[in-house]
Amino acid sequence: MGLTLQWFPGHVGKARREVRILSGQARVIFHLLDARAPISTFYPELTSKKKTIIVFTKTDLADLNLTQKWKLFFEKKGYPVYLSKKNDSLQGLRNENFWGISSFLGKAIVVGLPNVGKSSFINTLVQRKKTKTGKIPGITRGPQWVKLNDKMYLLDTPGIFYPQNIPQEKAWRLAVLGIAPEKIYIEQVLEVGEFLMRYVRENYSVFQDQSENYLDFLKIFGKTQGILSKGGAVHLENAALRLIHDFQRGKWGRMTLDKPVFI
Ligand SMILES: Nc1nc2c(ncn2[C@@H]2O[C@H](COP(=O)(O)OP(=O)(O)OP(=O)(O)O)[C@@H](O)[C@H]2O)c(=O)[nH]1
Ligand SMILES: [Mg+2]
Repeated sequence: MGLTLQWFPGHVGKARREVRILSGQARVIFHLLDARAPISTFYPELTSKKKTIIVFTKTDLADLNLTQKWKLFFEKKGYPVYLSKKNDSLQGLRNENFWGISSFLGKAIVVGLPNVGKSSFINTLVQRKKTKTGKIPGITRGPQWVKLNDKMYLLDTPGIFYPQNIPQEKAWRLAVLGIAPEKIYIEQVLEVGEFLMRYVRENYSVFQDQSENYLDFLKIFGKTQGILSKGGAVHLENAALRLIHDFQRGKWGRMTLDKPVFI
């Protein structure tokens, strides 16, 4: 059976209503996309009629060439695009000119799918750990205003948009990126791992010298990593999960899962 992402944590309904009300006060929207899959993490519904600035997060983990192509793609759609990465100071965004508002009071809302880096982005901008961040999705539970300076405020939001009824490949991408929580796909972790192994094999120069047969590949991978069951055989599910974690850490280099074929 394929993977369907039908998860919708309890806090999201309430948070969604709160965010909808608070977003009325904001003049700017920062829509954060994971640079490793910009179009899969883009929700035009979140951009509404306000000025929207697109921020690619985690560009330190993404394919340099494809990031430039995707940047152009969104710029052609009329969005300013800012590329952000680990340990970025976000200096360019500290200036209200970039926000495109000559404001006496600027409020901005930060939105994006779970785990794309919304709270980290805010902490970096305000140069303080004002919001809680973490490796797993669903850390931020409700909206929170954070003061940037005397004139500007940022609203941290939980990932309030939950992808439902999405195509299989997109569900796999969101799983691999850590946007879908592990418990959602753990039953199908072998399939998610297979999608990942095939994608990176076809598009990047990794695993080329290894078996094309997924299960054979996984057995060798698991063995070299020492991922064994009690009986000594490779624990296939755990080996697949390790593959996914390795990708998330950028262990095999910088990679992007969305391909801008239309440019
Ligand atoms: N490598 C890398 N990691 C990042 C970057 N931005 C955020 N992270 C990491 O991504 C994880 C998620 O970051 P958060 O800021 O908690 O993400 P969020 O969007 O607020 O997540 P939720 O509140 O759960 O929706 C954390 O482990 C961060 O350290 C980045 O630019 N590069
Ligand atoms: Mg958060």
